[in-house]
Amino acid sequence: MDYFLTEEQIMIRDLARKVAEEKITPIAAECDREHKFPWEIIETLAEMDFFRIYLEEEYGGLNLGTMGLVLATEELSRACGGIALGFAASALGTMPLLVAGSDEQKKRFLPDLGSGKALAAFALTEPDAGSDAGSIKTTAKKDGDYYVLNGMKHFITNGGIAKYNSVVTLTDPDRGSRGASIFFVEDGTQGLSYGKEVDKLGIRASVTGELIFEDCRVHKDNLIGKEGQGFAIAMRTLDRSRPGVAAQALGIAQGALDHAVRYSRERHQFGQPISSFQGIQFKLADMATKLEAARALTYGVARMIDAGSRNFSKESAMCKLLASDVAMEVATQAVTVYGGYGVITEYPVEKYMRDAKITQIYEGTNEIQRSVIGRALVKEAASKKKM
Ligand code: COS
Repeated sequence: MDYFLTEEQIMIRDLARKVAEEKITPIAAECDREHKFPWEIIETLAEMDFFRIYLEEEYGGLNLGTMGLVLATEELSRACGGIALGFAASALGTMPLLVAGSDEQKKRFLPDLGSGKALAAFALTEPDAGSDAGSIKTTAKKDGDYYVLNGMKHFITNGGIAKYNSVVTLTDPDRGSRGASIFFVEDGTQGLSYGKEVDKLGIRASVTGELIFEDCRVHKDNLIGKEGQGFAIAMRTLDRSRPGVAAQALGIAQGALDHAVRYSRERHQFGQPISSFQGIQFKLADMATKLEAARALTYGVARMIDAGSRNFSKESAMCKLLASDVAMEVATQAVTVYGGYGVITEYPVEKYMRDAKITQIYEGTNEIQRSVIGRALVKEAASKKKM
């Protein structure tokens, strides 16, 4: 489908496609098998200015917004959802700064992040605070010009390899989520250490780690926004980043579909390629149609954000929900098209199925997305009634 992309958007998409085909595809299976983070790809993406895509020009960015980020993430994920994640998660970790950082903070951190020499991570989740993000326990107690952080974060993508961590804490635990504050905590800050890295079903080329804060002293200049605004900034961050998860899901689905179509032409049964059977054609048709619908919604939401919409929580949740469910379905069907070969690790599609699963879970489970959408609908109806 033609989305009438601008010249710059086409350039980013094609460049990402080239990197994916030439550099990522050849190492994807090995990184998955060995659970290896591909630093060489990060370096390539950095050299090609990928980390500048979504940043504003005044901070050294290319000003290509959410749409630019979505196109790049989708194309990279088409080759490997895990490898693309190191890149996409850095954008998530940077997002609180874009949402609520001061000009001084942006000037201090964004050039480093835009160069791709430093990665970022977003640290909200704790062992007892997943979907219920408001129940975090990590505290930040004011002490002169510093805040002293204590607690731990887990399931953090890029956790342990990021130079900068956006950490959601409680500066006023009695006020719950209204007492939350976000800090940009640099690697090497005394009192910050890293716990265990988890082994995973999919996205194995990405790092998922723990951050441990023990009397970790962070200067007040690293507080993003104001004390007490942390939860809202975290939610606004997720509103902006969920189209990125949708893009990752689109890429995974497209990669799985590409393989399924190719294989169906090569595999012969009953004296003919299985692609000639209506049963296979119907399957491919449903996969492609659902994928295109998810892509149209995701691009629509990215464009809405870039056009300056102020409230896009509902739409952002919708594209994450739809694209990730479609990715899981398409990848599972691709395995079905491959038959017995589909579950063998020598063939590419079982990895797409494993990589797809997390897109239904992280940055808010799809049950939470439905809850965000449902609440927004009820709120919209209530405000219409008042008018
Ligand atoms: N933008 C701005 N502010 C928002 C917001 C948004 N999208 N969503 C909520 N808020 C504000 C609310 O306005 C409210 O402010 P006040 O206290 O001033 O009224 C505050 O945040 C609390 O909101 P709410 O009462 O809706 O919070 P809940 O505890 O009910 O939680 C959900 C809301 C479930 C939506 C939230 O916890 C969530 O998104 N959970 C999933 C977390 C997640 O995605 N984790 C993955 C981590 S990153 S891999």
